[in-house]
Amino acid sequence: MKRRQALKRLLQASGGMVATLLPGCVNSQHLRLLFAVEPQQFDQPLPEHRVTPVGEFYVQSYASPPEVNLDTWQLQFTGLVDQPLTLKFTDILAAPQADFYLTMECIGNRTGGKQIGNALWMGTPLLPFLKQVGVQDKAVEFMLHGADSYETTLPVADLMRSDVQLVHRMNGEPLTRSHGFPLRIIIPGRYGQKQPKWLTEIEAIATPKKGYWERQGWSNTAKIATHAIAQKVQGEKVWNKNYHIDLPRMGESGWQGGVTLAGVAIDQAQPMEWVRISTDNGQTWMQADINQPSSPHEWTLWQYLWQPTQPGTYKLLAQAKSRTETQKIIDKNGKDGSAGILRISVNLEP
Ligand SMILES: Nc1nc2c(c(=O)[nH]1)N[C@H]1C(S)=C(S)[C@@H](COP(=O)(O)O)O[C@H]1N2
Ligand SMILES: [Mo]
Repeated sequence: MKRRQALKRLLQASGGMVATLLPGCVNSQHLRLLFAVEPQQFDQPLPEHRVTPVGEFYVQSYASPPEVNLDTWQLQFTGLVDQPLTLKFTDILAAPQADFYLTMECIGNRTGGKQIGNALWMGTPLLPFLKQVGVQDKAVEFMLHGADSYETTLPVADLMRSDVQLVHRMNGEPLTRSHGFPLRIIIPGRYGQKQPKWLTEIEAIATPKKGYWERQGWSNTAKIATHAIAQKVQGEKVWNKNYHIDLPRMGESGWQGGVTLAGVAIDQAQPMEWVRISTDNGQTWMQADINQPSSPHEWTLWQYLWQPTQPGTYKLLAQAKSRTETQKIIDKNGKDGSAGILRISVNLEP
């Protein structure tokens, strides 16, 4: 079947389908924001950005979120600095503001899991404040503290970068309590554990230490591995289906008109070169369409129109390559966030 014909069939088949698939979702408007593409959009280029609505954005907190009073909240710069500094929230707002898209993922996200989201964050760079306080040569790391007593550490050089941001808005709104109101820090290229919410203290320390999750064996560098995540097969969100999907031949989501596969890919710091798809468990591969986000810290969207001709069971895989790293074909995520390949089994009914 030609691509055009397949597209036409998809157009006919897709009406109303997505809205009925996911019980928890109120309307198809929400779904459109969640997924890279809907089948009917397949002839259009992928959007430049896909933002996860705050209400859909995963929350990962080791304790219950602290309630922070804006008037008494402070951010303190302590430890091995020449001039300790205490900032009020108004000081944060008085500094130059910038917004940027960035994808956050938990290092413990299961392959294909939902602990990943993309937002438009707004804040101010940390670096001018670090220059102001004067970090001493003896300092090797910073320990970042949250109001919930969460802590994590980073080498001095990794925090003294111009792209490290003190963030107070997410998708145009002040941070919600569960996402770290009033202020969190964002260190691009690292998994979520390196981004403390409810930030209260930045402490320069003389000997390396480990933070809360790192003491429990999670990677201390927590650099994001290159990986592709398949999020959708036709109208189905893969994470709800134990990675097994049955597609009927006839009816609204029938596979004979072509099956949309879609998802995201992310790297530590480099743009994605390709995302490829296998429908035969890795024997042969086809290149997916990808978008070109302006920042490598924002997920790359991908989509692929699969046009199967035979019923049967297929094993789908998605693999990513950035400029510097190719995702390995392995089946398990480790405590370093190494991203395993997700094998999705799809049964095309006769
Ligand atoms: N203060 C504090 N910051 C924290 C955490 C926490 O428990 N407390 N969890 C971290 C982890 S493990 C992740 S994945 C991200 C999740 O951010 P989110 O809840 O806004 O998605 O926050 C990080 N920052
Ligand atoms: Mo996390």
